[in-house]
Amino acid sequence: MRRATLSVVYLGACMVVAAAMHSVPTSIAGSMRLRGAGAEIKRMTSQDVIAVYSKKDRLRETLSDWMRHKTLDDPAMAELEQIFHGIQSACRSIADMVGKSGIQDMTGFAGTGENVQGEEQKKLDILSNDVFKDKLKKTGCIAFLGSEEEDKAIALKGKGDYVAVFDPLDGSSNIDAAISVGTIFGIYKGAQGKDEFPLQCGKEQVAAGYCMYSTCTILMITVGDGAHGFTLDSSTGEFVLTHPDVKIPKRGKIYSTNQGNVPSWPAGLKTYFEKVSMGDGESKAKYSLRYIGSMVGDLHRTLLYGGLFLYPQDAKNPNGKLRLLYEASPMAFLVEQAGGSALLGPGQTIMDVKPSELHQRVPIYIGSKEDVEEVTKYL
Ligand code: AFP
Repeated sequence: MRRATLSVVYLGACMVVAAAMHSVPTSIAGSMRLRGAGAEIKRMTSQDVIAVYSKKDRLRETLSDWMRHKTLDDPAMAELEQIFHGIQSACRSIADMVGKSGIQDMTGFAGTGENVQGEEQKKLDILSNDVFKDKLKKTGCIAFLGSEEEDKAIALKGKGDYVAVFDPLDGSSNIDAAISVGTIFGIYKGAQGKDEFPLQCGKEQVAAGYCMYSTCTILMITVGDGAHGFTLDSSTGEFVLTHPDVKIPKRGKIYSTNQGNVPSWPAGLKTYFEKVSMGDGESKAKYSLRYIGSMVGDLHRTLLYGGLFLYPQDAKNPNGKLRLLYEASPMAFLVEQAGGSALLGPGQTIMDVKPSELHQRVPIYIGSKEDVEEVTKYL
């Protein structure tokens, strides 16, 4: 064998060994080999490979590290750290179930009939709800739980002062088609001494977030100091910081809604859609429609690219479809922390709505500040 060929073989072998020992993704190993296979072949040791990999990926801050640092700075965060430990663990399990649903007979309806929302439950709705409840219970910090899949709030025997509300698998009608779904949660304090689930408005939240199960699993959270995204590294099981301090653009060029409902929406909205799709809105940009039908996926895109997500009131549902406590309020907290806005009408912020019941619905207009202000002028 010629010397150059030998070097390539040697380099390739190093990559394979390094990949096996240190879980270097084959894509990284592969790209290094390709670069080395050009005119000038550079000999890399496995240490070089590990150094590059460590720097770029292994040393990223994990969500556990991130929460630990918060608690070191402020010991009052210790219980919230525990709660995020439970949330991470639940999201990992749900991500695993969602990924395997097609091969483990976990798609389709559960056959339990409709939930309190009048929606038929999928198998994964029930499983995800059980996992999320269990992991939160085990933190020992939560006094009350409220879930989309439970008729009533659940009082736990733990001594904690925290309240958790969640939709364990939002967008589950999409699940059989392997489309993005997600978990949404909001965390409150103030349960101590209460006999009943304390209904609080969104601005009382101490933390909120969503986990999106898609081409990758991303946990986007806030504890009131910005919105931060962590991606699940399946080789280590850790959520690593990939989207620090996300800022939503002030304006976007995408609106996201079920436009099939336009005929039963407030008449002004039809004019709004006509204008922005013709490039005749305030920004003069021509808008596109993108709609997954899974709030977590649609909101994630809106947060990163800017624009608007809306689910308005209609003739049949004067309060819209989405639920205040475990869909609208947590998303409003996150989007506001990213510099965006979430309204239910002109000048009426979602975060200020005092809930009257666990499953209350609200209309929602959420996303880039200028887009939200513009659309609500048409109501
Ligand atoms: P499912 O959980 O029943 O799929 O509902 C998803 C959802 O609550 C939210 O994630 C979507 O934004 C919205 O409903 C979609 O509703 P439409 O199907 O009426 O567009």
